[in-house]
Amino acid sequence: MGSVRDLMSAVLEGDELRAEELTVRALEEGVSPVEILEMGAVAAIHEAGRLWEDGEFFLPDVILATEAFKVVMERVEPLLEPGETPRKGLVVIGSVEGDAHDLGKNIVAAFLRCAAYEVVDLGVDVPHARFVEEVRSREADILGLGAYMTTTMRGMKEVIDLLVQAGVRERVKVVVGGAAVTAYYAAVIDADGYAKDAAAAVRLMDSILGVG
Ligand code: B12
Repeated sequence: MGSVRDLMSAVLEGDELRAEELTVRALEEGVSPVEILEMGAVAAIHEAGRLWEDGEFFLPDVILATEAFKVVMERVEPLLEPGETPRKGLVVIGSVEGDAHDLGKNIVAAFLRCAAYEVVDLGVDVPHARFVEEVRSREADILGLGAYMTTTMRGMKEVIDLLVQAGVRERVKVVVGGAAVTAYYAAVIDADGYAKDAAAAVRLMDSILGVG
């Protein structure tokens, strides 16, 4: 586990080369991809956020940590891929308009793929209408909306209102998440569910669709 602790420091310091090296070493030592992500990469980003709030980290420091996070994600993501074809349902997912945060959404998408969901990831800063178009044209079972700032989370409500106006709200379940969001907020905006992390997102979607 020593290499996972070192990995956390490497990501926090934004040292991409070392982060990659330590990821490979941890895998060789038999550490699972999920543990590497959670205890190495995600823990480092949370720490970067804390240091930023405390004024010890500046935006460039967080950006460097983010880049190192992506290197780890690139290494472990293929190992999360499912051994079977997607069969549980189709999820359209994205970060709402104005929001460029995507590390958390990418983990959710990877976990869902691993759990045999087909995932269409629309990326970041997705215009509200695009979510509606994609849900309609692809006949999605679930729409996953991510918002990471108090300033963008109201976009989730606007997307849900647009789904209603377009007459497709009854055809799709809406699941919301991201650091700014709470279960209470999800209920207020009439979403079908909220999940606090990627593993919970898979459990929630399984239970909503009655699969698993
Ligand atoms: C990394 C980071 C960045 C990176 C983003 C890189 C990237 N590619 O994502 C950079 C440096 C670019 C960045 C930029 C900015 N950021 Co920023 N950022 C963060 C930070 C430190 C961590 C976010 C993160 O990745 N966490 C790690 C992941 C794994 O956790 P997560 O996102 O919560 O995801 C998990 C769950 O929430 C859930 N989940 C996530 N998505 C979804 C989706 C669904 C459908 C479901 C079900 C579940 C789910 O599962 C995930 C895995 O477990 C947060 C601090 C924080 N406390 O969140 C600030 C934070 C979100 N940022 C903030 C701000 C202000 C900004 C900027 C405006 C700064 C600036 N002055 O430019 C810009 C905004 C850019 C934009 N337009 O969006 C503020 C937001 C404040 C607010 N109003 O709410 C925060 C809270 C920091 C702070 N305390 O001030 N940021």
